[in-house]
Amino acid sequence: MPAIKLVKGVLKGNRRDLARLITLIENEHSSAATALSMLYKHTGNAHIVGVTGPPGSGKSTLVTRITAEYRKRSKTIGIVCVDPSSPFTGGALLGDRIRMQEHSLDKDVYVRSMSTRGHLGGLARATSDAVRAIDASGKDIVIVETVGAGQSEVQVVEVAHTVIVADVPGAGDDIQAIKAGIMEIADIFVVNKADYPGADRKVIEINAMLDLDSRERSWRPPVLLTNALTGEGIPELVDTIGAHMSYLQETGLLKQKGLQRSRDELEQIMEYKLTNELFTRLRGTPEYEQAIKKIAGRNDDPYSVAERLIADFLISVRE
Ligand SMILES: Nc1nc2c(ncn2[C@@H]2O[C@H](COP(=O)(O)OP(=O)(O)OP(=O)(O)O)[C@@H](O)[C@H]2O)c(=O)[nH]1
Ligand SMILES: [Mg+2]
Repeated sequence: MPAIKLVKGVLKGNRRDLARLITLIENEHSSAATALSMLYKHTGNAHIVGVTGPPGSGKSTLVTRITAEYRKRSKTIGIVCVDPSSPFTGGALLGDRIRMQEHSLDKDVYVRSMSTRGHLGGLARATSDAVRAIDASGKDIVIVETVGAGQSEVQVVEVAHTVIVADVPGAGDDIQAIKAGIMEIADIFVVNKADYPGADRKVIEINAMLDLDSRERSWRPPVLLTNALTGEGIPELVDTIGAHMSYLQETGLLKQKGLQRSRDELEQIMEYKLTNELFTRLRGTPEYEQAIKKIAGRNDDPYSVAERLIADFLISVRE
């Protein structure tokens, strides 16, 4: 059980042990789950911040700047860069590493890239477990960067308390995309590349979209302007991230979200375990294959067969 040996070191904030544990999580090593269950009660202390947005909008540069600002404020940081489309963004990942090297000698900053390669259980699961391991290692802030290009980022930001959506001026076409999914998940909008023409107009456009949203809410996502190259707007952004956490605490939303997340996670795990157990028993047995043939031949129907098989399964579990 190699992962269990790492638990002590992770709790002490040992980076090498943390890196090894995340590798075991990535590889879905069976001992990783045991290690995570041992670490669980030491988690829940980090402020988890998601950063998403279109490719090339400057997310990694922003994350590097945000990290520097937090370090000025004596906070410790974990960074997870999620790469959902590995064949295409291998280069970008390398770029992230190089950019973030600025912090690589700082023992209070831990940077990790994750890619989809070989994640049977899903990238979202592995990312969420990696974030948890970093949380347990004692980092104050954990930042998760993910490209906003589809469904994956929506799942990934489920782990975040605060979601930043980074956009850039002029990218007119992605307004539709942003409307479709990302709009709802943003707690803070950032218009990055403030040095580009049209930055102010972009801020106005996003604000106009927010005004159209008729949902009643006590937190209206602020729209901030940044230049991640110069660092302009970064202290304000970090202040706003803190303000959002205070808002979550003061309104009781943090507690409420925690309960919801615990419920979702428990049910996900049970669902996974139950179906896994069920199918391990069924698949490959002659009875099961026979039942499938009967359904295909219209000698039986999937509805009644499913009911029968589940009833049999429940009886066998009780025995
Ligand atoms: N002019 C200007 N360029 C910027 C700014 N922020 C980032 N960039 C540049 O934009 C390019 C992309 O930045 P990244 O930080 O890699 O963007 P990203 O969103 O992480 O990219 P992916 O992870 O590949 O989606 C780089 O060349 C950055 O130097 C900015 O505020 N102004
Ligand atoms: Mg990036």
